[in-house]
Amino acid sequence: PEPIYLKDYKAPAYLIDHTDLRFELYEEETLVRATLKVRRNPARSGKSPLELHGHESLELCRLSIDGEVLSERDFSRDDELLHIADVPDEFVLECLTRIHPQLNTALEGLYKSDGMFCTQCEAEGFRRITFYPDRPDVMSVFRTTVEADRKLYPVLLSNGNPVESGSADDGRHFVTWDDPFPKPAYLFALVAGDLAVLEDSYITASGRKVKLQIYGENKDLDKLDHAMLSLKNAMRWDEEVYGREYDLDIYMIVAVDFFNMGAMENKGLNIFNTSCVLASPRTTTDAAFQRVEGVVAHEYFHNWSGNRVTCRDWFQLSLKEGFTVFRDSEFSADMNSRTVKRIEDVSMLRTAQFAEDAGPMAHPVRPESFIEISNFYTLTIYEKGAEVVRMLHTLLGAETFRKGSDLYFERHDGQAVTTDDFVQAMADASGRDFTQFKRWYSQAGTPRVEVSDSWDAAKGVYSLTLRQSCPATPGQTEKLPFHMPVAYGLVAQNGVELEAGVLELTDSEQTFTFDDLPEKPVPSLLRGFSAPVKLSYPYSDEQLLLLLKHDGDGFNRWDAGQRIAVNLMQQLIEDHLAGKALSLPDAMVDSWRAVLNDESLDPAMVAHLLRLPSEAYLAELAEVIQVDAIHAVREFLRKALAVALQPEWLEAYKRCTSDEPYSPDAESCARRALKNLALGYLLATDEDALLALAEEQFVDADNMTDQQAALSLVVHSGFREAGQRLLDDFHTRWHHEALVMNQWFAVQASDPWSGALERVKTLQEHPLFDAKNPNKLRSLVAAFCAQNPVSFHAQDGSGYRYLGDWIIKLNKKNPQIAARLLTPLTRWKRYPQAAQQLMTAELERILAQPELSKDVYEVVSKSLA
Ligand code: HT7
Ligand code: ZN
Repeated sequence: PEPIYLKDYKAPAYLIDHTDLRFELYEEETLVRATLKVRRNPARSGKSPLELHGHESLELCRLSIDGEVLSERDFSRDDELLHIADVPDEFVLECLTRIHPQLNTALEGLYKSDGMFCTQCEAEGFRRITFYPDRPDVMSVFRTTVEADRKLYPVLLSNGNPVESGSADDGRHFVTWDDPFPKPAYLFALVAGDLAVLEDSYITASGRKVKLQIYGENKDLDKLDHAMLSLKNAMRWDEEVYGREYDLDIYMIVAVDFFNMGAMENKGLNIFNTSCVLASPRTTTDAAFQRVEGVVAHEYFHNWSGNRVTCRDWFQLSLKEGFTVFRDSEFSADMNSRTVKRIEDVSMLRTAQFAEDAGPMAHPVRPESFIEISNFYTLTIYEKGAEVVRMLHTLLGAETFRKGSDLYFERHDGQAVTTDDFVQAMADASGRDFTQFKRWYSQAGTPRVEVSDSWDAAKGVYSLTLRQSCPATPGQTEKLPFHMPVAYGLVAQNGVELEAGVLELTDSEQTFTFDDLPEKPVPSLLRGFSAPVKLSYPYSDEQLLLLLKHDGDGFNRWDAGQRIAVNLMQQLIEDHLAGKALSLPDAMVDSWRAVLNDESLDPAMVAHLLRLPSEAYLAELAEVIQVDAIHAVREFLRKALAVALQPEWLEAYKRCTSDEPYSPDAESCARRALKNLALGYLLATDEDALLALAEEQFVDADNMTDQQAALSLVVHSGFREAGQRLLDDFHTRWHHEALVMNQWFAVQASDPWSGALERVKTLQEHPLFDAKNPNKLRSLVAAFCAQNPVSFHAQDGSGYRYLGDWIIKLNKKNPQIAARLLTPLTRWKRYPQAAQQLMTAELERILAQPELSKDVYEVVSKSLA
């Protein structure tokens, strides 16, 4: 397969003013009748053939132009394109296509999820439905009629507003939907099924009433309230913060169980993975409640950032995704704790996106080329893209940023545009020059910023020197300096803040001076993680302890604690590898005790401050990843801190236990977070009495957060018998709840125990496991390969072979999922020699398979390059 390049972009030769679709859904096949009003694009000179995308699975039954049926000589079909050489400047194209959604295991295009028809068209799924210019810069007004058996499929949905419905022959019925807003094919959606609905309404700022509907299976009707509340909160927030109102008369969400990603923002008809929309206290953890809120908001915000203003081509994917992630994270920060949200986002970025940036699939926020676009729905496009928008927000301030976003939406409403257009709107609204800033879109890799300082006591002048660099990434050896905001504070020895602000770093080396200071300050750097970089400054432990106690920026307080823990753990890893005995310094115990006993702190903040850096983060920071040493050191520290602070953990556990009924509000979530962190430490003491406490919590819990925490802590502790007991009990209680059982699979797959692989293989045969369902693959296969490093990296290579077997099995059946599962194998360069050999051998074995999908081929070949 050949790559596609951004530099080769050409505007479309033909535009589609109107798209009329008629779907006739049957059990064995679906007929799609498409009527397109086509006209030559005046922006393109010369005559070109008409090119329509069409997947090889499409059966073309009839094709006509202005009523005249074309013969096989009038067109040709190759690969994914249908060419018609000779067409008028303006014409009506009619096309009848036969497809087989019930055989579609790739879950792209039209497919069946548990007996219901649904679609996933982003990025290039529409070409599996009918022949069409399936590219985001062809925007068309759609009218869609869905016809199906009335009994089996009483609910028939598509984009826009419903305009007509009625009966058809043989117990069938139809509904026609009209979407007046021009949209690209990737935003098309259709749903047909026997669904229950939760209804509500929303009055927009200008007084229009919008009907809100969330569809799901009847048994899940009681799990839709949280999504509905989140939707209404998101609608209000977008009006207040961005001045954006909803535009159709109806907004629908449908929950489906078979879905490759989290959710999809189809115009007026979002389709959601059940895991991102269903929530109830009994079955859903706090983290999942927050995820539902965030994803519902994310898809809603796309109505403007993505739908009304869309992407010109898929290289611009971050235009909509980066901006929308920034919008949804600000929404969640406003709804919950801003500092905690920032800590969570940055932890993920620094662990997973930085690893991606250092791996073989590293790419700029605006990639230059790809083989399969589905492989580019990455943390770089989403999370780093959001950080780039956040930097613009920091550089401009909230008010000017809002002027820029207003200008962007007004200027480009109804258009398909580029990241350059977005930055230009920000530049025009502020009068600033962002030419250099745009390197964030074109240069891949995580920049390093090294900071040194000097102090002139006689003059009271402090200076900070910042040096930036960026490592080479595939295809990019030389990098030019970035324009980055470095938020800072200068903290005195007594904890008082002497000065704060934002430095703008633009050169490879730059010195900033601060006058009239009474003493040499401790610098608090990169506050709020103001740029997605690796910043180093030679902090002493005393300086970090000062920041941990007094930094006025909550994020940097947490980060100071992380730096202390990381420094210690890196030292312990060296000691462990050198065969030395490990010990826990008293100073660490003292500072942790102080945090644990500080009741003035938000318990969620305490929980974050006292959670040790994850194995994945330590791995990302390592030169060579020593999986077993990292695990052994983290376990050693957990146990040592558990024993040293046992009375304090118990006290915190009791303090955070409440008799109040469950509520997912931020304060209650915070209490549960600290309580369950304390329970984890208590279990790490290996005392039977404390096991009893965990078992009691498991049995008595009125909510999934507490029950699931007790389950995974016991299963992952040394108490194997008790662990099995709780697993069996959990199975008995929850075997009828698919999403809850996904956690049951995941807890076992991520258990760092030597028998984990055998257990995972046994679980594959469990009646509730279904290899066609991505949620099940994620909770078993991905949980084992990505969240159980000691088992996946077993020295005999069994973990690698296990993953290789799955990739080969899924390659044709669901290429998108196969390519995603591959990620842990692609990072082979970071591991010791012996592991490298086993991992590359597995990649070679996959590469040698016949008929590799583009998805898998791209990831494997780039990993081995
Ligand atoms: N914009 C949506 C992307 C998406 C997707 C992409 C490829 C394959 C399947 C997919 N499902 C959804 C999700 C979002 O960012 O809102
Ligand atoms: Zn999105």
